[in-house]
Amino acid sequence: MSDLSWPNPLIAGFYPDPSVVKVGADYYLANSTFEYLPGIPVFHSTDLLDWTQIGHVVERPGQLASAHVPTLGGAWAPTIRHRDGVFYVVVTDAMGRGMLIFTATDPAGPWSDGTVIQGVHGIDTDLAWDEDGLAYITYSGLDVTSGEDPGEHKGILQFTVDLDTGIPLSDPVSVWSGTGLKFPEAPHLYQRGGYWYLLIAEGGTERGHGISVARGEHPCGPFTEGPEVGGPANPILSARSTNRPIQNTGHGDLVETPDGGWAIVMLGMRPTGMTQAFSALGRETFITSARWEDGWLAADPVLLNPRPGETVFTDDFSGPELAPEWIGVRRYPAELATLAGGAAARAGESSAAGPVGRLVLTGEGGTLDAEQPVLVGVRQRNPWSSTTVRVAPGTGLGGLGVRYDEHHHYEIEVGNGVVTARACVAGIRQEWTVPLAPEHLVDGAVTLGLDTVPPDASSILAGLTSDFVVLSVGTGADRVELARVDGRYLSQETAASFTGRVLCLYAVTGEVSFAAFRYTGTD
Ligand code: 6LW
Repeated sequence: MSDLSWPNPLIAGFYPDPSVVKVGADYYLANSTFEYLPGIPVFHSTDLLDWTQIGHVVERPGQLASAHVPTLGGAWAPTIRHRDGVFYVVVTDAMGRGMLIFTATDPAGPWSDGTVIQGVHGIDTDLAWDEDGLAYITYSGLDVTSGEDPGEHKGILQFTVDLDTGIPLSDPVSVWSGTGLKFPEAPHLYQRGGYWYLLIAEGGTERGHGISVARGEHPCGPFTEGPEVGGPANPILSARSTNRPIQNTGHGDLVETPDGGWAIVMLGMRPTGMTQAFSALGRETFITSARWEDGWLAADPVLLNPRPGETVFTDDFSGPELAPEWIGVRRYPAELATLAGGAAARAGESSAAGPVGRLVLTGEGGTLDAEQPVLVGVRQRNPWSSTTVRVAPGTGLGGLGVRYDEHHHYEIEVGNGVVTARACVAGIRQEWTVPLAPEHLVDGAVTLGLDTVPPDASSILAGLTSDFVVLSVGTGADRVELARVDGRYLSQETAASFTGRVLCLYAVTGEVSFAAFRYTGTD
Protein backbone atom coordinates (compact mmCIF):
# COMPACT_ATOMS: atom_id res chain seq x y z
CA MET A 1 0.00 0.00 0.00
CA SER A 2 3.01 2.29 0.15
CA ASP A 3 2.28 3.61 -3.35
CA LEU A 4 -1.33 4.39 -2.50
CA SER A 5 -2.47 7.93 -2.64
CA TRP A 6 -3.41 8.86 0.91
CA PRO A 7 -6.39 11.08 1.65
CA ASN A 8 -4.92 14.24 3.16
CA PRO A 9 -5.89 15.61 5.58
CA LEU A 10 -6.37 12.15 7.02
CA ILE A 11 -8.51 13.59 9.81
CA ALA A 12 -9.65 17.13 9.02
CA GLY A 13 -10.00 19.92 11.55
CA PHE A 14 -8.22 20.56 14.83
CA TYR A 15 -6.72 17.10 15.47
CA PRO A 16 -3.03 17.74 16.27
CA ASP A 17 -0.22 15.55 17.63
CA PRO A 18 -1.60 12.25 16.26
CA SER A 19 -0.35 8.97 17.66
CA VAL A 20 -1.31 5.66 16.09
CA VAL A 21 -1.03 1.99 17.03
CA LYS A 22 -1.72 -1.17 15.04
CA VAL A 23 -3.27 -4.06 16.98
CA GLY A 24 -3.76 -7.06 14.73
CA ALA A 25 -5.72 -5.74 11.76
CA ASP A 26 -7.03 -2.71 13.66
CA TYR A 27 -5.63 0.79 13.96
CA TYR A 28 -6.26 3.26 16.78
CA LEU A 29 -5.35 6.93 16.71
CA ALA A 30 -5.41 9.62 19.44
CA ASN A 31 -4.96 13.42 19.40
CA SER A 32 -4.34 16.36 21.71
CA THR A 33 -7.33 18.41 22.85
CA PHE A 34 -5.86 21.07 25.24
CA GLU A 35 -8.62 22.89 27.17
CA TYR A 36 -11.50 21.13 25.38
CA LEU A 37 -13.54 18.29 26.89
CA PRO A 38 -14.14 15.41 26.41
CA GLY A 39 -10.41 15.03 25.88
CA ILE A 40 -8.22 12.90 23.61
CA PRO A 41 -10.51 11.42 20.95
CA VAL A 42 -9.81 7.81 19.97
CA PHE A 43 -10.38 6.86 16.34
CA HIS A 44 -10.53 3.36 14.82
CA SER A 45 -9.70 2.20 11.29
CA THR A 46 -9.07 -1.09 9.55
CA ASP A 47 -7.37 0.38 6.47
CA LEU A 48 -5.59 3.51 7.80
CA LEU A 49 -7.75 5.51 5.38
CA ASP A 50 -11.20 5.83 6.90
CA TRP A 51 -11.46 6.63 10.60
CA THR A 52 -14.39 6.47 12.97
CA GLN A 53 -14.31 8.09 16.37
CA ILE A 54 -15.05 5.39 18.95
CA GLY A 55 -14.65 7.37 22.14
CA HIS A 56 -12.50 9.63 24.27
CA VAL A 57 -9.82 8.82 26.83
CA VAL A 58 -10.97 11.71 29.03
CA GLU A 59 -14.71 11.67 29.65
CA ARG A 60 -15.02 12.19 33.40
CA PRO A 61 -14.17 15.02 35.78
CA GLY A 62 -10.86 14.45 37.52
CA GLN A 63 -9.05 12.64 34.71
CA LEU A 64 -7.47 15.98 33.75
CA ALA A 65 -7.27 19.14 35.85
CA SER A 66 -9.16 21.00 33.14
CA ALA A 67 -11.67 23.16 35.00
CA HIS A 68 -9.40 26.22 35.19
CA VAL A 69 -6.51 25.19 32.96
CA PRO A 70 -5.04 28.16 31.05
CA THR A 71 -5.51 28.28 27.29
CA LEU A 72 -2.73 26.14 25.78
CA GLY A 73 -2.84 23.86 28.79
CA GLY A 74 -4.61 20.52 29.11
CA ALA A 75 -4.09 17.36 27.07
CA TRP A 76 -0.82 17.67 25.15
CA ALA A 77 0.49 15.05 22.78
CA PRO A 78 -0.75 11.59 23.72
CA THR A 79 1.02 8.39 22.70
CA ILE A 80 -1.26 5.37 22.25
CA ARG A 81 0.22 1.88 22.60
CA HIS A 82 -0.95 -1.69 23.31
CA ARG A 83 0.59 -4.61 25.18
CA ASP A 84 -0.82 -7.89 26.52
CA GLY A 85 -4.45 -6.89 25.97
CA VAL A 86 -4.11 -3.46 27.57
CA PHE A 87 -4.24 -0.12 25.75
CA TYR A 88 -2.08 2.67 27.15
CA VAL A 89 -2.25 6.40 26.54
CA VAL A 90 0.59 8.41 28.05
CA VAL A 91 0.06 12.16 27.88
CA THR A 92 0.92 15.42 29.61
CA ASP A 93 -1.85 17.35 31.33
CA ALA A 94 -0.02 20.64 30.77
CA MET A 95 -0.47 23.18 33.58
CA GLY A 96 -2.58 20.50 35.22
CA ARG A 97 -1.79 17.07 36.67
CA GLY A 98 1.46 16.54 34.75
CA MET A 99 2.51 13.35 32.98
CA LEU A 100 -0.25 10.71 33.10
CA ILE A 101 -0.73 7.04 32.25
CA PHE A 102 -4.25 6.01 31.17
CA THR A 103 -5.19 2.38 30.52
CA ALA A 104 -8.19 0.56 29.04
CA THR A 105 -8.95 -2.93 27.86
CA ASP A 106 -11.39 -1.52 25.30
CA PRO A 107 -10.01 1.52 23.41
CA ALA A 108 -13.57 2.86 23.16
CA GLY A 109 -13.42 3.20 26.95
CA PRO A 110 -13.86 3.51 29.76
CA TRP A 111 -10.26 4.56 30.38
CA SER A 112 -8.73 4.64 33.86
CA ASP A 113 -8.61 7.75 36.06
CA GLY A 114 -4.98 8.37 35.05
CA THR A 115 -1.88 7.59 37.11
CA VAL A 116 0.50 10.52 37.62
CA ILE A 117 4.14 9.83 36.76
CA GLN A 118 5.80 11.04 39.91
CA GLY A 119 8.48 13.68 40.07
CA VAL A 120 9.15 14.06 36.33
CA HIS A 121 8.01 17.06 34.29
CA GLY A 122 7.97 17.30 30.53
CA ILE A 123 5.84 16.92 27.42
CA ASP A 124 5.30 14.52 24.53
CA THR A 125 5.62 11.29 26.51
CA ASP A 126 6.31 8.13 24.52
CA LEU A 127 5.95 4.57 25.82
CA ALA A 128 7.93 1.53 24.68
CA TRP A 129 8.90 -1.80 26.27
CA ASP A 130 12.18 -3.72 25.95
CA GLU A 131 12.38 -7.50 25.48
CA ASP A 132 12.09 -8.00 29.25
CA GLY A 133 8.93 -5.93 29.48
CA LEU A 134 10.63 -2.94 31.12
CA ALA A 135 8.69 0.24 30.24
CA TYR A 136 10.58 3.28 28.90
CA ILE A 137 9.13 6.77 28.88
CA THR A 138 10.93 8.99 26.39
CA TYR A 139 9.88 12.65 26.45
CA SER A 140 10.70 16.24 25.63
CA GLY A 141 12.28 18.21 28.46
CA LEU A 142 10.03 21.24 28.54
CA ASP A 143 8.44 21.71 31.95
CA VAL A 144 4.94 23.09 31.42
CA THR A 145 3.45 21.59 34.56
CA SER A 146 3.13 24.81 36.51
CA GLY A 147 2.44 27.25 33.68
CA GLU A 148 5.38 29.37 34.82
CA ASP A 149 8.38 30.03 32.57
CA PRO A 150 9.46 26.52 31.55
CA GLY A 151 13.09 27.64 31.44
CA GLU A 152 15.65 25.96 29.26
CA HIS A 153 14.56 23.16 26.94
CA LYS A 154 16.37 20.05 28.12
CA GLY A 155 16.12 18.08 24.87
CA ILE A 156 14.90 14.50 24.64
CA LEU A 157 15.10 12.58 27.91
CA GLN A 158 14.23 9.07 29.02
CA PHE A 159 13.56 7.01 32.15
CA THR A 160 12.06 3.66 33.02
CA VAL A 161 8.82 3.46 34.96
CA ASP A 162 6.50 1.18 36.88
CA LEU A 163 3.33 1.69 34.83
CA ASP A 164 1.06 0.55 37.67
CA THR A 165 2.26 3.12 40.19
CA GLY A 166 3.74 5.84 37.99
CA ILE A 167 6.94 5.64 40.02
CA PRO A 168 10.09 6.10 37.91
CA LEU A 169 12.60 3.24 38.17
CA SER A 170 15.50 5.36 36.95
CA ASP A 171 16.49 9.02 36.73
CA PRO A 172 15.85 10.82 33.44
CA VAL A 173 18.89 10.83 31.17
CA SER A 174 19.46 12.67 27.88
CA VAL A 175 19.15 10.71 24.71
CA TRP A 176 19.55 11.93 21.13
CA SER A 177 18.01 15.40 20.75
CA GLY A 178 18.15 15.87 17.00
CA THR A 179 20.35 17.79 14.63
CA GLY A 180 20.34 21.06 16.55
CA LEU A 181 17.07 22.54 15.35
CA LYS A 182 14.86 24.16 17.98
CA PHE A 183 12.43 22.30 20.24
CA PRO A 184 13.36 18.64 19.97
CA GLU A 185 10.04 16.99 20.88
CA ALA A 186 7.50 14.28 20.04
CA PRO A 187 9.84 11.29 20.51
CA HIS A 188 8.67 7.81 19.58
CA LEU A 189 10.77 4.68 20.01
CA TYR A 190 10.45 1.58 17.78
CA GLN A 191 12.31 -1.74 17.62
CA ARG A 192 12.98 -3.15 14.18
CA GLY A 193 15.55 -5.51 12.67
CA GLY A 194 17.97 -5.47 15.57
CA TYR A 195 17.86 -1.69 16.07
CA TRP A 196 15.90 0.75 18.15
CA TYR A 197 14.83 3.80 16.18
CA LEU A 198 14.21 7.14 17.87
CA LEU A 199 11.90 9.33 15.80
CA ILE A 200 11.57 12.93 16.98
CA ALA A 201 10.18 16.26 15.80
CA GLU A 202 12.41 19.30 15.70
CA GLY A 203 12.32 22.82 14.33
CA GLY A 204 9.26 23.87 16.37
CA THR A 205 5.63 23.33 15.49
CA GLU A 206 5.64 26.31 13.07
CA ARG A 207 6.94 26.39 9.47
CA GLY A 208 10.32 24.90 10.41
CA HIS A 209 8.74 21.72 11.79
CA GLY A 210 10.26 18.39 10.73
CA ILE A 211 10.90 14.78 11.68
CA SER A 212 14.36 13.33 12.29
CA VAL A 213 15.51 9.84 13.16
CA ALA A 214 18.46 8.14 14.84
CA ARG A 215 19.09 4.51 15.76
CA GLY A 216 20.87 2.49 18.41
CA GLU A 217 21.21 -1.08 19.60
CA HIS A 218 19.39 -0.53 22.89
CA PRO A 219 16.17 1.30 23.76
CA CYS A 220 18.22 3.72 25.85
CA GLY A 221 20.70 4.37 23.05
CA PRO A 222 23.27 5.61 22.32
CA PHE A 223 21.52 6.78 19.17
CA THR A 224 23.32 7.94 16.05
CA GLU A 225 22.05 9.60 12.89
CA GLY A 226 22.08 8.01 9.46
CA PRO A 227 24.67 8.80 6.79
CA GLU A 228 24.53 12.33 5.39
CA VAL A 229 25.43 11.02 1.96
CA GLY A 230 23.88 7.96 0.38
CA GLY A 231 21.11 7.64 2.95
CA PRO A 232 18.04 9.63 3.94
CA ALA A 233 19.37 12.74 5.70
CA ASN A 234 17.67 14.40 8.65
CA PRO A 235 15.16 15.84 8.80
CA ILE A 236 13.66 12.95 6.88
CA LEU A 237 10.41 14.88 6.56
CA SER A 238 9.80 18.63 6.55
CA ALA A 239 7.98 21.21 4.44
CA ARG A 240 10.28 24.02 5.66
CA SER A 241 11.20 26.61 3.02
CA THR A 242 8.86 25.03 0.48
CA ASN A 243 5.59 26.33 -0.88
CA ARG A 244 3.88 22.96 -0.52
CA PRO A 245 0.20 23.30 0.40
CA ILE A 246 0.71 21.30 3.60
CA GLN A 247 3.11 23.05 5.95
CA ASN A 248 4.38 22.60 9.54
CA THR A 249 4.58 18.84 9.04
CA GLY A 250 6.11 17.10 12.05
CA HIS A 251 5.25 15.32 15.29
CA GLY A 252 4.86 11.96 13.57
CA ASP A 253 4.24 8.36 14.59
CA LEU A 254 5.32 5.39 12.46
CA VAL A 255 2.92 2.59 11.61
CA GLU A 256 2.87 -0.53 9.43
CA THR A 257 0.30 -0.37 6.64
CA PRO A 258 -2.17 -3.24 6.04
CA ASP A 259 0.00 -4.58 3.19
CA GLY A 260 3.24 -4.56 5.18
CA GLY A 261 4.49 -1.15 3.99
CA TRP A 262 5.06 1.80 6.32
CA ALA A 263 3.51 5.19 6.90
CA ILE A 264 4.03 8.17 9.17
CA VAL A 265 0.97 9.88 10.64
CA MET A 266 1.73 13.47 11.66
CA LEU A 267 0.35 16.94 12.24
CA GLY A 268 0.39 19.59 9.54
CA MET A 269 -1.43 22.73 8.50
CA ARG A 270 -3.09 24.03 5.36
CA PRO A 271 -2.19 27.70 5.23
CA THR A 272 -3.82 29.82 2.56
CA GLY A 273 -2.28 32.91 1.09
CA MET A 274 0.38 34.12 -1.28
CA THR A 275 2.99 35.62 1.03
CA GLN A 276 2.02 35.51 4.66
CA ALA A 277 -0.33 32.58 4.95
CA PHE A 278 -2.87 31.70 7.63
CA SER A 279 -4.20 28.35 8.82
CA ALA A 280 -7.82 28.71 9.87
CA LEU A 281 -8.31 25.10 10.85
CA GLY A 282 -5.25 24.78 13.06
CA ARG A 283 -3.13 21.66 13.18
CA GLU A 284 -4.74 18.66 11.47
CA THR A 285 -3.77 14.99 11.05
CA PHE A 286 -1.95 13.99 7.84
CA ILE A 287 -0.23 10.83 6.58
CA THR A 288 2.54 9.90 4.16
CA SER A 289 4.35 6.76 3.05
CA ALA A 290 7.63 5.77 4.67
CA ARG A 291 10.14 3.06 3.72
CA TRP A 292 13.28 1.41 4.99
CA GLU A 293 16.48 2.01 3.01
CA ASP A 294 19.54 0.05 4.20
CA GLY A 295 18.30 0.06 7.76
CA TRP A 296 17.30 3.75 7.73
CA LEU A 297 13.88 5.31 7.56
CA ALA A 298 12.89 7.57 4.66
CA ALA A 299 9.59 9.38 4.13
CA ASP A 300 7.76 10.84 1.15
CA PRO A 301 6.58 14.47 1.04
CA VAL A 302 3.08 14.97 2.38
CA LEU A 303 0.65 15.57 -0.47
CA LEU A 304 -2.62 17.47 -0.27
CA ASN A 305 -5.46 15.18 -1.28
CA PRO A 306 -8.74 16.20 0.36
CA ARG A 307 -11.57 13.72 0.33
CA PRO A 308 -13.84 14.50 -2.60
CA GLY A 309 -17.29 15.98 -2.22
CA GLU A 310 -18.94 17.86 0.55
CA THR A 311 -18.43 17.26 4.25
CA VAL A 312 -21.83 17.25 5.94
CA PHE A 313 -22.47 17.20 9.67
CA THR A 314 -26.03 17.69 10.79
CA ASP A 315 -27.58 17.27 14.19
CA ASP A 316 -31.28 17.51 14.88
CA PHE A 317 -30.62 16.78 18.57
CA SER A 318 -33.08 13.91 18.54
CA GLY A 319 -30.64 11.27 19.83
CA PRO A 320 -30.50 10.12 23.45
CA GLU A 321 -27.18 11.93 23.92
CA LEU A 322 -24.96 14.36 22.07
CA ALA A 323 -22.80 13.00 19.25
CA PRO A 324 -19.10 12.55 20.20
CA GLU A 325 -18.11 15.40 17.88
CA TRP A 326 -19.49 17.97 20.34
CA ILE A 327 -16.93 19.45 22.75
CA GLY A 328 -16.94 22.05 25.51
CA VAL A 329 -14.41 24.49 26.93
CA ARG A 330 -13.13 23.24 30.31
CA ARG A 331 -16.51 21.57 30.85
CA TYR A 332 -18.29 18.61 29.33
CA PRO A 333 -21.11 19.24 26.83
CA ALA A 334 -23.27 16.90 28.89
CA GLU A 335 -22.87 19.26 31.91
CA LEU A 336 -24.08 22.20 29.83
CA ALA A 337 -26.59 20.96 27.29
CA THR A 338 -30.03 19.48 27.77
CA LEU A 339 -31.64 17.60 24.91
CA ALA A 340 -35.37 18.17 24.60
CA GLY A 341 -38.10 16.86 22.37
CA GLY A 342 -35.93 14.06 21.08
CA ALA A 343 -38.34 11.23 21.71
CA ALA A 344 -41.05 13.01 19.75
CA ALA A 345 -38.63 13.67 16.92
CA ARG A 346 -37.61 10.02 16.87
CA ALA A 347 -41.27 9.08 16.57
CA GLY A 348 -41.34 11.08 13.34
CA GLU A 349 -43.27 14.09 14.61
CA SER A 350 -42.14 17.55 13.66
CA SER A 351 -43.46 21.05 14.00
CA ALA A 352 -43.76 23.65 11.27
CA ALA A 353 -40.41 25.03 12.43
CA GLY A 354 -38.67 21.77 11.58
CA PRO A 355 -37.46 18.87 13.69
CA VAL A 356 -38.68 18.68 17.23
CA GLY A 357 -35.27 17.82 18.73
CA ARG A 358 -33.69 20.72 20.59
CA LEU A 359 -30.50 21.43 22.45
CA VAL A 360 -31.00 23.82 25.35
CA LEU A 361 -28.22 25.88 26.94
CA THR A 362 -28.75 28.02 30.02
CA GLY A 363 -26.58 31.14 30.14
CA GLU A 364 -24.60 32.05 33.24
CA GLY A 365 -23.86 35.65 32.23
CA GLY A 366 -20.49 34.91 30.63
CA THR A 367 -19.78 35.58 26.94
CA LEU A 368 -17.39 33.71 24.67
CA ASP A 369 -14.62 35.63 26.51
CA ALA A 370 -15.37 33.59 29.64
CA GLU A 371 -13.01 30.98 31.03
CA GLN A 372 -15.94 28.53 31.08
CA PRO A 373 -18.40 29.75 28.46
CA VAL A 374 -21.75 28.01 28.19
CA LEU A 375 -20.85 26.56 24.82
CA VAL A 376 -20.85 23.34 22.84
CA GLY A 377 -18.98 23.14 19.56
CA VAL A 378 -17.73 21.05 16.68
CA ARG A 379 -14.52 21.52 14.72
CA GLN A 380 -14.53 23.42 11.44
CA ARG A 381 -13.20 20.76 9.08
CA ASN A 382 -13.01 22.48 5.71
CA PRO A 383 -11.68 25.87 4.66
CA TRP A 384 -14.95 26.78 2.95
CA SER A 385 -18.01 26.05 5.00
CA SER A 386 -21.57 26.98 5.77
CA THR A 387 -23.18 26.51 9.17
CA THR A 388 -26.76 27.24 10.11
CA VAL A 389 -28.80 26.67 13.23
CA ARG A 390 -32.27 27.66 14.36
CA VAL A 391 -32.17 29.60 17.63
CA ALA A 392 -35.10 30.32 19.93
CA PRO A 393 -33.80 32.86 22.46
CA GLY A 394 -36.97 32.97 24.54
CA THR A 395 -36.11 35.62 27.12
CA GLY A 396 -32.42 34.72 26.90
CA LEU A 397 -29.45 35.67 24.72
CA GLY A 398 -27.33 33.28 22.69
CA GLY A 399 -26.20 32.31 19.24
CA LEU A 400 -23.72 30.77 16.84
CA GLY A 401 -20.00 31.52 16.83
CA VAL A 402 -16.59 30.44 15.67
CA ARG A 403 -13.98 30.26 18.39
CA TYR A 404 -10.22 29.95 18.31
CA ASP A 405 -9.85 30.81 21.97
CA GLU A 406 -11.39 33.25 24.46
CA HIS A 407 -9.51 36.14 22.86
CA HIS A 408 -10.32 35.27 19.24
CA HIS A 409 -13.92 34.61 18.24
CA TYR A 410 -16.61 35.87 15.86
CA GLU A 411 -20.28 35.30 16.58
CA ILE A 412 -23.87 36.21 15.81
CA GLU A 413 -26.46 36.16 18.55
CA VAL A 414 -30.10 36.88 19.10
CA GLY A 415 -31.97 38.18 22.14
CA ASN A 416 -33.64 41.26 23.61
CA GLY A 417 -35.27 42.02 20.25
CA VAL A 418 -32.02 42.47 18.33
CA VAL A 419 -29.52 40.45 16.33
CA THR A 420 -25.87 41.27 16.96
CA ALA A 421 -22.80 40.14 15.05
CA ARG A 422 -19.48 40.59 16.84
CA ALA A 423 -15.79 40.18 16.10
CA CYS A 424 -13.37 39.88 19.04
CA VAL A 425 -9.66 39.81 18.34
CA ALA A 426 -7.13 40.15 21.12
CA GLY A 427 -9.38 42.45 23.15
CA ILE A 428 -10.42 44.55 20.16
CA ARG A 429 -14.09 44.22 19.39
CA GLN A 430 -16.60 45.44 16.86
CA GLU A 431 -20.36 44.88 16.79
CA TRP A 432 -23.04 45.16 14.16
CA THR A 433 -26.61 45.20 15.50
CA VAL A 434 -29.98 45.19 13.72
CA PRO A 435 -33.49 44.95 15.15
CA LEU A 436 -34.94 41.46 14.98
CA ALA A 437 -37.20 41.59 11.90
CA PRO A 438 -40.61 39.91 12.24
CA GLU A 439 -39.98 37.87 9.06
CA HIS A 440 -36.94 36.28 10.73
CA LEU A 441 -38.90 34.99 13.69
CA VAL A 442 -40.77 31.78 12.88
CA ASP A 443 -42.32 29.94 15.83
CA GLY A 444 -40.06 31.95 18.16
CA ALA A 445 -36.86 30.93 16.36
CA VAL A 446 -34.49 32.55 13.87
CA THR A 447 -31.95 30.97 11.56
CA LEU A 448 -28.40 32.18 12.21
CA GLY A 449 -25.69 31.54 9.62
CA LEU A 450 -21.90 31.49 9.70
CA ASP A 451 -20.10 30.95 6.39
CA THR A 452 -16.38 30.81 5.67
CA VAL A 453 -15.80 31.94 2.10
CA PRO A 454 -12.71 32.47 -0.07
CA PRO A 455 -11.33 35.99 -0.30
CA ASP A 456 -11.96 37.77 -3.59
CA ALA A 457 -9.02 38.46 -5.91
CA SER A 458 -8.55 42.05 -4.78
CA SER A 459 -8.45 40.97 -1.13
CA ILE A 460 -5.77 38.43 -1.95
CA LEU A 461 -3.69 41.07 -3.70
CA ALA A 462 -4.17 43.39 -0.74
CA GLY A 463 -2.75 40.68 1.50
CA LEU A 464 -6.09 39.57 2.97
CA THR A 465 -5.21 36.00 2.50
CA SER A 466 -7.24 33.66 4.66
CA ASP A 467 -11.00 33.66 4.33
CA PHE A 468 -13.96 35.82 5.22
CA VAL A 469 -16.35 34.82 7.96
CA VAL A 470 -19.86 35.89 7.00
CA LEU A 471 -22.41 36.29 9.79
CA SER A 472 -26.06 36.35 8.75
CA VAL A 473 -29.63 36.02 9.94
CA GLY A 474 -32.59 34.60 8.05
CA THR A 475 -32.91 32.36 5.03
CA GLY A 476 -33.55 32.72 1.31
CA ALA A 477 -34.67 36.17 0.17
CA ASP A 478 -34.99 37.26 3.81
CA ARG A 479 -31.34 36.53 4.64
CA VAL A 480 -29.49 39.58 5.94
CA GLU A 481 -25.71 39.65 6.11
CA LEU A 482 -24.64 41.58 9.21
CA ALA A 483 -20.87 41.27 8.88
CA ARG A 484 -18.11 39.93 6.66
CA VAL A 485 -15.01 39.66 8.84
CA ASP A 486 -11.42 38.98 7.82
CA GLY A 487 -10.67 35.40 8.87
CA ARG A 488 -6.93 35.85 9.34
CA TYR A 489 -7.43 36.73 12.99
CA LEU A 490 -8.91 33.35 13.74
CA SER A 491 -5.96 31.30 12.54
CA GLN A 492 -3.11 29.36 14.10
CA GLU A 493 -0.60 32.02 13.08
CA THR A 494 -2.54 34.86 14.72
CA ALA A 495 -4.26 33.33 17.71
CA ALA A 496 -1.20 31.21 18.48
CA SER A 497 -3.24 28.75 20.51
CA PHE A 498 -2.53 25.11 19.76
CA THR A 499 -6.13 24.37 18.82
CA GLY A 500 -8.19 25.33 15.76
CA ARG A 501 -11.53 26.78 14.84
CA VAL A 502 -14.53 25.43 16.70
CA LEU A 503 -18.05 26.29 15.52
CA CYS A 504 -20.12 26.77 18.60
CA LEU A 505 -23.59 27.19 20.00
CA TYR A 506 -23.63 29.33 23.13
CA ALA A 507 -25.87 31.02 25.67
CA VAL A 508 -25.04 34.20 27.56
CA THR A 509 -28.24 34.61 29.58
CA GLY A 510 -31.47 32.69 29.96
CA GLU A 511 -32.55 29.47 28.37
CA VAL A 512 -31.62 29.40 24.68
CA SER A 513 -32.91 26.62 22.50
CA PHE A 514 -31.15 25.36 19.35
CA ALA A 515 -32.51 23.13 16.57
CA ALA A 516 -31.46 21.80 13.17
CA PHE A 517 -27.69 22.32 13.28
CA ARG A 518 -26.22 21.93 9.80
CA TYR A 519 -22.56 22.15 8.72
CA THR A 520 -21.47 21.67 5.13
CA GLY A 521 -17.91 22.19 3.93
CA THR A 522 -15.63 21.84 0.94
CA ASP A 523 -11.86 22.00 0.42
C1 6LW B 1 3.32 19.37 21.48
C2 6LW B 1 4.55 19.46 20.71
C3 6LW B 1 4.07 20.17 19.58
O1 6LW B 1 3.47 18.96 22.76
O2 6LW B 1 3.17 21.09 20.00
O3 6LW B 1 4.01 20.27 17.32
C4 6LW B 1 2.87 20.78 21.33
N1 6LW B 1 4.37 19.80 18.42
O4 6LW B 1 5.14 18.27 20.33
C5 6LW B 1 1.42 20.94 21.59
O5 6LW B 1 0.68 20.28 20.61
